[in-house]
Amino acid sequence: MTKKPVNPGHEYPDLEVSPPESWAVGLPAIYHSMEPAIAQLGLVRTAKLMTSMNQKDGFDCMSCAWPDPEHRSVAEFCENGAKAVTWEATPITVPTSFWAEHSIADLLSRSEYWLGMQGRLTEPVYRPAGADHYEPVTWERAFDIIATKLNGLASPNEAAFYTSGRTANETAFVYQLFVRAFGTNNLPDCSNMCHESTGTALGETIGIGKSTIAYDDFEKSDLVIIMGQNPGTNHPRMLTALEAAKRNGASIVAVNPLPEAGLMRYKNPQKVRGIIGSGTPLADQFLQIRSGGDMALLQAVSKRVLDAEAAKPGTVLDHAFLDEFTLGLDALTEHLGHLDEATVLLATGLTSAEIDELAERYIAADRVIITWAMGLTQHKKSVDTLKDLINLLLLRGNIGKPGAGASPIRGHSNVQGDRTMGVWEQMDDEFLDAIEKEFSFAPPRAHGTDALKAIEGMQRGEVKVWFALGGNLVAAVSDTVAAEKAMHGTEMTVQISTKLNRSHAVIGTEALILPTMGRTEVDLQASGPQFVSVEDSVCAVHGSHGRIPPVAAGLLSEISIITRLARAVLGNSVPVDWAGFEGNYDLIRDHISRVVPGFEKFNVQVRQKGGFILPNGPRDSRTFATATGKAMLTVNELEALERPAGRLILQTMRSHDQFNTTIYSLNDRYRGIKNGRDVIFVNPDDLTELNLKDGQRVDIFSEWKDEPDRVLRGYRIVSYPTARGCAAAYYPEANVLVPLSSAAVGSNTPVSKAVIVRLEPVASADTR
Ligand SMILES: Nc1nc2c(c(=O)[nH]1)N[C@H]1C(S)=C(S)[C@@H](COP(=O)(O)OP(=O)(O)OC[C@H]3O[C@@H](n4cnc5c(=O)[nH]c(N)nc54)[C@H](O)[C@@H]3O)O[C@H]1N2
Ligand SMILES: Nc1nc2c(c(=O)[nH]1)N[C@H]1C(S)=C(S)[C@@H](COP(=O)(O)OP(=O)(O)OC[C@H]3O[C@@H](n4cnc5c(=O)[nH]c(N)nc54)[C@H](O)[C@@H]3O)O[C@H]1N2
Ligand SMILES: [Mo]
Repeated sequence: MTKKPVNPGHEYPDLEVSPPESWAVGLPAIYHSMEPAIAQLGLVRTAKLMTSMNQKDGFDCMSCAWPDPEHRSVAEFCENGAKAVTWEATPITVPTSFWAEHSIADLLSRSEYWLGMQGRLTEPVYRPAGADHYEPVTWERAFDIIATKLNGLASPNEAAFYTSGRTANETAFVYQLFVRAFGTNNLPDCSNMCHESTGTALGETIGIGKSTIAYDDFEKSDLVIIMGQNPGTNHPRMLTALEAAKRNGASIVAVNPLPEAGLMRYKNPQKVRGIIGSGTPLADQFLQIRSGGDMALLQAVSKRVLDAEAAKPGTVLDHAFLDEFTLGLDALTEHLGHLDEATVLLATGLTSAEIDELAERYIAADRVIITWAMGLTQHKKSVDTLKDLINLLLLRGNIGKPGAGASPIRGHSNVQGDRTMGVWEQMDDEFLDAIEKEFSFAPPRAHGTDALKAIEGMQRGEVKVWFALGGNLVAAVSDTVAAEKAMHGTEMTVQISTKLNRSHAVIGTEALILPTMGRTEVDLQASGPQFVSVEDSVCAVHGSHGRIPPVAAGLLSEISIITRLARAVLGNSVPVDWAGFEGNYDLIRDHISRVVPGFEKFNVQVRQKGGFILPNGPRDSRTFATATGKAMLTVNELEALERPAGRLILQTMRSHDQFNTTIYSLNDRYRGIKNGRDVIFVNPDDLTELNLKDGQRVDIFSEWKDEPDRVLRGYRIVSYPTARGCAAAYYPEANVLVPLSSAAVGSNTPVSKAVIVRLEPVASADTR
């Protein structure tokens, strides 16, 4: 028998599995958070970083977009924030000799973990056509090579300019300005794979694609429903806000296929009580939903709310709110009147009693917040699901009052701000008009390409140059094999990065890596040290000041790189003072203050203690900038995900020790995984039904109507209390299972959370 290929770089001989934990954070987390920092950075550097993180005049933590409380405590950091900071602030650098020692073929054979561990990038490198290796080049030469290529294209639309959400506001503004002055709206970003469904659904229903709550709304809330989100790992500081909400009498409901540690019990590391006590039980109700069942659940709860109103008219719905601010109640009532309970139970895997309980909690609460993240946004029907979420909130006026609202929890620390600054392939005419007026050039109007369309454009030979401001697209996007082939087919790839990743090995005919300073580092320019700003999940904007010296001399800031490149590419063709921008970021902010609504007097406002909050129609005044000027209740056809016999619904998620495609360690502590990532979590009853066992190695096949099966080889089964019929494996490895064509309707986000799979035992001769 021929030996089946295993997954390169993903073999973990020392994998250990133990039972999952039922609570998150607390003393072990404090210890875990400080240990890697102290080991790598030394005590003094660590102390300086940890005491300036998320403080006024400090830097914004780059691990997530969770907001900062107004009164920041010195220990306002979390275990995973500490990992992100350590990862960036490491003194270890990639030496010049590295490039001669490691060919591109060698880099291709390495895992993300290995690549990330090589340390910080410090010099620009270039891979000429046909060469086996990158070679160091000067900055001038690097800009010259890129400018020659870009200016030689038949159309600016043959280039696409990606952004990952760590990019700060000022950087994002200058970047989109350069790209639009160059002549294209091809501005795909990580949001296309993340909260795009949120932006689409909220834009259509409430007129703004952002959260409608303020930070202190949590402590004013009666009920917080957390859907499709794992805050204990991905937004650990949110647990502090949830604890405050609980203390003030709120109840908390978690809707998730997995009993995530952080949703169950919590020990607050900012408080001695939290460290030594047994912790706060968090979720009052845990709905262990089947993956993809949220739309059915939300419709079923709304139906119960409407039924309760019908039984006692005038007592359940917020009629004053509905009459004045919304449209569509009758159509929704009529539609949900036909909702079939049997379909709901099948889709959700829940009992009617569980759904009744949630509906009773919802009706009993005056102020309800619903939060969500990737568990809701990465499904085929995500946009409609989120419209149903808005329906439920609107029925009882839970938008635009204290303690209530829609709360998408963003991922990357400035992914929301990047959009506000114009990093989007579909910016509206109002924004483009403002750019035209401010800078006296005509930006292109035709919409550009998103992340998936960019890959498809590469496949057709239409996208020839890939330029990335951060990120790791080939690993982050679906269909790894197709994405890598497409990227290999481009003529040039350019990446502005802090550290090595897979996207530096999967490159075009020519390739460049431009190293950059990180957010922790002092950014010294002609007019003195500079700072940048970010916008968090609740639309608060504040400054981020680097605090430690750059890891190497000669490193440029992202703004230096973009403005110098803009000068090389555009010369004097547009009247923009790129050199002035580089020397003094206040000049960039002056322009932003005239182009982006809500940023008036930006330079003054950003210097206020705690920054400032952007205006938000739904939150501030129940103003809804939709086509009708009203908040829209919508009718969405329920489509229950079918699970054929003998198959499972696989979700792909983050371990506790990774940041997206960056792997900090091979452990996932709360879920009991050590030294490995090639695991698939399956419910014990499903294992029995499928005649499989814990510890067994299987090949995971995903199945598609019009596409061949895709496979991930040799994964170890972990018997785990996930919902029946569901399974889970880690992203990014599992991206090979999802074809490019599997994307959310309306947002084009890859369907990463509901992949139909079958598991086939690996014959012993096939195991490694
Ligand atoms: N430490 C750390 N922090 C991060 C990141 C990181 O990688 N590491 N990434 C950042 C980014 S970019 C983002 S977008 C966020 C991501 O934050 P999360 O969305 O919390 O990240 P995931 O690991 O994708 O977890 C998805 C959660 O949804 C659940 N889920 C899966 N499918 C369904 C479903 O169908 N229904 C419901 N109700 N739940 C479901 C999963 O069990 C899991 O708990 O975190 C940000 N913060
Ligand atoms: N299957 C599956 N796929 C997914 C997801 C999922 O849940 N499941 N989640 C999706 C989501 S939510 C997202 S947001 C995307 C993430 O997609 P990306 O944002 O493209 O990926 P990251 O892994 O966050 O990017 C990490 C790289 O950014 C670079 N970097 C780090 N800091 C800086 C900096 O300060 N400046 C610059 N210039 N570069 C820096 C480093 O080189 C690092 O290797 O992945 C998506 N893909
Ligand atoms: Mo994200």
